[in-house]
Amino acid sequence: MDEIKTDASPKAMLECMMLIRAFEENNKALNAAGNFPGTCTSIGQEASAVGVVRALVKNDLILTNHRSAGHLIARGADPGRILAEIMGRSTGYCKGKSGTLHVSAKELGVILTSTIVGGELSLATGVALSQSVLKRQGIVACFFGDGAACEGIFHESLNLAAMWNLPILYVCENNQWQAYVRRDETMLTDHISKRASAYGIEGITVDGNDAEAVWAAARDASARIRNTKKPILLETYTYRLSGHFEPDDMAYVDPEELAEWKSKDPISRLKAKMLESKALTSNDAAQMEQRVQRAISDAVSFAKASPFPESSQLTTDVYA
Ligand SMILES: Cc1ncc(C[n+]2csc(CCOP(=O)(O)OP(=O)(O)O)c2C)c(N)n1
Repeated sequence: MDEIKTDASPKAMLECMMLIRAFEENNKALNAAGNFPGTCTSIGQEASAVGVVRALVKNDLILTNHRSAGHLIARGADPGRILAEIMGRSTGYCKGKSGTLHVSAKELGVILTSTIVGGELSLATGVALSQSVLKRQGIVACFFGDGAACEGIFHESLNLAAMWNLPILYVCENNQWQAYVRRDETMLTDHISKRASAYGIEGITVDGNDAEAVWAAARDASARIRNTKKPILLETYTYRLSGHFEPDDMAYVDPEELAEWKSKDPISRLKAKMLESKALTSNDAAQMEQRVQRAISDAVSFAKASPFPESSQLTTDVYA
C-alpha cells in the first residue's frame, strides 16, 4: 500500500536521496544491458526533489515533468511499481500504459508527469484553480525545468495564477541544461526566480544541492501560499549530473564544469555534514546503503515477475 511520506528529518531525506540515486543508476544499468527503455534520470537533482516534496503535507498535490522519479519516490512511491510501469507491466502505477513519461499516482496526490515540456505548468495552474474554487486545503506543487521557463506557457500560467490568487508553488529545477542545449544559450540571466517580479509575485532562489536549505525554503514558501493564497516561484539552482535521456555519453558537457558540480553532489554533501556533526555514524550510513540496495533488488524482482496487461485491457483507463 502506498503511503505519502512527509518525514523531513535529515536522516530520512538522506536515505530518500540515496534511494532515488540508486533507482536512477539502476535504470541506466538496465538500459545499458539492453531490453529496457531509456529514461530521463534526475541524478544530481535529488536534494531539489526531496527538499520540496518533503515540505508538502498529505493533501497537497504534485504535477511534474519528464524527470519525475525523484518527485515520486520522495512522495512515497514504491520503486517496484515505478519500474513495473517503465517495463509496461500491469502492476505499474498506470497499469503499464504510461512508462515514466505520463505517470499519474492518484493515491500519492501526484496528478501527472508531463512529457510535453511546460505542459504541467498550465495543467497545474488549472488544478490550483479547482482547489481554489472547491475551497480545498491542499496547495499544488508544480515542477519544471529552466527550458520550460523559456516557453510562453510559463508566462501565461504565472500571470493567471497571480491574477487569480491560486495556491501554487512553481518549482523551477534550474539544472543548467535544456536537453543538449546549455541554459546560457537560451537566456541572458542566470536566475529564473527574477521573472516572478514581472507578475507581482514572490520569487526565491535556493541552493538546489542543499537538501535542508531546499526543504526550509519550500516549507516557508508553502506556509505563505496557504496563508495568502498567492503563488510563489521557487528556483532550485542545481545541475544534472547524468545524461538528458539514456543512453547519453554527455560528450557535449565541459568535463571541468561537470567535475565542479560533482564536487557539490547533494548526497555526499549532506552525508559528510551529518557525519561531521555526529548526526550520523558510518554504521548508520552503511545500514542505509544496505536498505537501499535491498529495495532496488526487490523492485527489480517485483517488476520482472509482474505480468504484462491483458490485450483485453488495451482501451480501459485510457480516458479520464
Ligand atoms: C513541447 C516540447 N518541446 C520539446 C520537447 C523535447 N524535450 C524533452 S525534454 C527537453 C528539455 C527540457 O529542458 P528543461 O525544461 O530545462 O528540463 P530538463 O530536461 O533540464 O529537466 C526537450 C526540449 C518536448 N518533450 N516537448
